[in-house]
Amino acid sequence: MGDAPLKRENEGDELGQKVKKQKGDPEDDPSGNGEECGEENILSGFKTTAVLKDSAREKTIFLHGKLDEQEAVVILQKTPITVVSVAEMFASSKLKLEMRNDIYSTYQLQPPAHLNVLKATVVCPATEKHVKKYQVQESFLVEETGEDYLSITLPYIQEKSFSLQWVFNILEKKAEADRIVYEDPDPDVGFVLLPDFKWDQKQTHDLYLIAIVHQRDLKSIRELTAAHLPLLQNICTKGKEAILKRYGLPASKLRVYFHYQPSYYHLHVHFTALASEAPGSGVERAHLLSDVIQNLRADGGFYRQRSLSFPLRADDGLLAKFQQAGRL
Ligand code: M7G
Repeated sequence: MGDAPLKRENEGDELGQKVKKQKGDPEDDPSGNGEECGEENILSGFKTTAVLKDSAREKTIFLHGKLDEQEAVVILQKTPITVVSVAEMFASSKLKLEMRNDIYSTYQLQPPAHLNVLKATVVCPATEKHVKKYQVQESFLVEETGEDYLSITLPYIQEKSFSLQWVFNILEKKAEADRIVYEDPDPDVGFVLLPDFKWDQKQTHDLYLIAIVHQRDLKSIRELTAAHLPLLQNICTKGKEAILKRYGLPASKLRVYFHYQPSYYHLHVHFTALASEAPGSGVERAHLLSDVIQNLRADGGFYRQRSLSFPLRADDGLLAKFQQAGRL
């Protein structure tokens, strides 16, 4: 962990701007494509203070450290191997034998640089909440009633949740405009569909898009009523159509759901490939859009009144609030 106190949410600074520019701020990059060819390597000065999480299976490491004296989180991830690159990889890699036994042999295969790219995600300046989000932690299942939401959760998220600036930037075309796959601009039932930043868009077996609603006053499924059915139905139909058209993946290959609790309290829907185990797609956090629609059709007050269960990490301030209220 870093010794200096972490920045508070929204506390911008020069490095934040530098990172933002490197990520292709449309104001600085008229092409809006965020390409970073030949740009300065801002990560060369990154100093690791802690490994937050690493997974050999996911081939990912989450690091906490300092970038130009700012708190930062860096995620490094090996990207999937695509079948189109395989022939070139075999033809142009260096191969070193590790062991041979009967019909079995293993090698170290070193592909050429352009076929050996890692995905790096940088959060800088990172808040304490970002660091906690990526840290391995014990979790506890909480059952929240409609009343708990109003008396415990809502006041907490109004005070403590992540900034939604990145969401507003997308809705206002100030960032990621070139990545939009589909938009319905209607202020009531409209939304923007674009690749989630976890997805490198190189292959569809780990496809991951998010649909962000234009309405700004909906925090999560907790606030949905029957009045929102046209919005939900619109996202369901047009989101699936757009994904079929762009990526050739039919609705039967998609997992379309909300998170409860989400990390970002502006209503959005996750569209992930059924074939991939997207983080947060388990029953304790994911709510299928089709179930949400049916539940609201059966009972317009379903999500306002019903108890909803979700996991909270040991160091989550919301867990402490539930404990203080004697609800755990
Ligand atoms: P969530 O359920 O609020 O939180 O989903 P989670 O991160 O705990 O799942 C928000 C989704 O938005 C996640 O899938 C994030 O990967 C994605 N996301 C977060 N940020 C900051 C960005 C961003 O800047 N751009 C894009 N395209 N996706 C993001």
